[in-house]
Amino acid sequence: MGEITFNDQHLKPIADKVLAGERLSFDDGIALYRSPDLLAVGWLANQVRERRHGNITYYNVNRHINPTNVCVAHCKLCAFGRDPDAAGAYTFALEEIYARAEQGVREGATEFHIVGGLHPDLPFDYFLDLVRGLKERCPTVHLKAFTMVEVGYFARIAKLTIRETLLKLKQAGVDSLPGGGAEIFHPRVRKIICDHKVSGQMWLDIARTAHEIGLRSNATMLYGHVETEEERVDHLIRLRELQDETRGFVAFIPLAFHPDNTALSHIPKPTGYADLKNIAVARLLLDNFDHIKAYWIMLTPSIAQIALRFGANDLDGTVAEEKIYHDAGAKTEQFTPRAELERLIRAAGRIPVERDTLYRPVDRSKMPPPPAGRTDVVTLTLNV
Ligand code: V47
Repeated sequence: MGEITFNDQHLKPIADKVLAGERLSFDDGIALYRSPDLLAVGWLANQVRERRHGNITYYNVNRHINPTNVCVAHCKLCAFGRDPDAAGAYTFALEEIYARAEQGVREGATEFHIVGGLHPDLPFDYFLDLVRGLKERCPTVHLKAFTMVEVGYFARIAKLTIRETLLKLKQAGVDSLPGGGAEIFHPRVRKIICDHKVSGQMWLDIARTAHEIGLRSNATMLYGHVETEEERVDHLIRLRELQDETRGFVAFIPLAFHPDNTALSHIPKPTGYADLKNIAVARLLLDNFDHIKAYWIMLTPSIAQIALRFGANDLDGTVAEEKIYHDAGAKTEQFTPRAELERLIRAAGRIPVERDTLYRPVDRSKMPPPPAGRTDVVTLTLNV
């Protein structure tokens, strides 16, 4: 382990705790956010990252599937959701989703990341059929589907309990849940950025129930809008507390707010400094999370690569067809090939490892070759 001089003396007692493997407090979290010494905070986060993972850096081959962008929630933070009759509103027919999925299999995807809007008219059965159909057609692909927000909405429209809803999704073929919709748990912030979404407490309760029935999930935090440092630390500590209870979270993904085309478009984009600080503070506070993702779509590949030295140990995936960030002005590609992800990782002095959703290494030499066939995707849009 190397040595570092701390320009910010507030960091010294925190460094002692980190190096002794002790848990950080709420006040430590605030001090880390307030410290101008990004390099020292990043150095500490890198110690934790290397203690857990050495030089290993994970990525996966995945495809995003967004069944519909029609959404009743009207979150101010979002540029993806549309009213049913708005320009650009779409809902895919199941056959269209299957065509995209089969293309994903040809691309070698081991995961489908499935999230969408809260549609006023689509029944819960549409989503159960979607999952069953995907499992039938692509049995080897992990289905990471539906945020806690969607699960809460399905329960409401299907008049089921959260547990019943999750059990039905699991029985249909959902393998785990993505981490979206967490935003910032504090009610003050939710009232401003996502007033009609499930509360922060409800998000945590749904995650707890998912973990209890054996569905693991990710967790996120959306930063860079109206939240304070206290509200960010509160968010991270509430995740850490739930993880102490369930051990059900797989990875944490800090998400930078993209303001373009949202009702909060007057807010400036988070800076590279903020991106790296959020990765590092998350790595330091979330001592019971194995994995911290630097989501290149949102950070840009350049910042995501640097984040591999500030606490992150995963770049997320190849991500074919991302819509949520691109609707909000992301200028990144919609897809990065495996070879390029591996190049970024190696150039950061790390060792790339392709993983599945649950971080088991993927050995491509043992996988059957992808099926030949059509590589285009037809668009059949469902009118509901
Ligand atoms: O929940 C929406 C966020 C999330 C905007 O679990 C926005 O592996 C920024 O959750 N600017 C969806 N963010 C993305 C997500 C995710 C991404 C990658 C991996 C995983 C995982 C999960 O995106 C939403 C919301 O928090 N979001 N609009 C916006 N304008």
